[in-house]
Amino acid sequence: MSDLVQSSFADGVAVVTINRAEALNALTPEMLAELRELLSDFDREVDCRAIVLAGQPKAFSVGADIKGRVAEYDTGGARDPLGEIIRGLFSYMEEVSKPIIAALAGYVLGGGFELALACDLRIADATAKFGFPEANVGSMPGAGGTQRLTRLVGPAIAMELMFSGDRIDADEAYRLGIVNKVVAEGEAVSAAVEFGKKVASKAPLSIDRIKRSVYVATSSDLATGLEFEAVCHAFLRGTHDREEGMRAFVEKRSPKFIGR
Ligand code: DAK
Repeated sequence: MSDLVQSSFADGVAVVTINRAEALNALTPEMLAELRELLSDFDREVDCRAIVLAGQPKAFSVGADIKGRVAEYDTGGARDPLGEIIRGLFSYMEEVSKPIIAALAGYVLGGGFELALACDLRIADATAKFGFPEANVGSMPGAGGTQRLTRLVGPAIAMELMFSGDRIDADEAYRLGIVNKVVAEGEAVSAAVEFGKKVASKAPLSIDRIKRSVYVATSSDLATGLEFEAVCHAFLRGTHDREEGMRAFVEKRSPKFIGR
């Protein structure tokens, strides 16, 4: 692995950091492949209960590496290495059983905005700026942006942002429901880690089934969603952690969850 994506782990929370500051964290196929591998490693790690995805102070990410995309034209454009990984990765993030919390600062543009939208929650610092500039370069959001942003803010606001390419600041993103919280400059990662630690104290299977159920809610009719929720709820009823959680409550002690 290169050092395009770095990671650390403490107190049940992994922090995965995109590390290409010199190009404002423009996304490359190699970087996304490393990101996928790290997410998959932390998903398998039983002690890991939440994942924070962070960028650099000047940019979470400015989106696809335009220089790399131009180079593809120069070599005939037969292959699309970014396209081969980006959509699959962003969809995979939904399947990761642990919450992925985006810690956002600086530019959050194009594919970088789509990456943030593929996270489960978003915490932004006061410097974060969001936008979809794809139409400026003859493209369009193609890694889930048209779908995930529309689900968060509705069609009119989504189209306004994507038609205009206008950037919005962190407070506006909060007002629109794009970010969960805005914190002071430089504090997005620590705020996201704090949230991750809170999640780490809960029953892991509960968190997993809540995440799955909420995503079913965003893509199905109510009857289907309620059915899915009922199946998840029934599953939890048979788990060790539900009995432990309820006994701990009655016995006035902290529960010891083991993820079974
Ligand atoms: N790609 C590559 N390099 C970039 C870059 C980008 N997207 N954005 C910035 N850089 C580089 C700059 O070229 C510069 O490098 P040097 O010239 O110093 O070598 C360095 O980062 C610093 O940038 P600036 O000098 O421009 O810094 P400023 O502060 O003046 O301006 C800026 C920052 C973010 C406003 C500006 O750099 C900018 O407008 N950047 C372009 C942002 C953009 O258009 N992003 C959208 C990219 S399109 C797909 C699915 C999705 C996608 C693609 C395919 N498939 C399913 C196939 C996604 C597409 C996109 O994201």
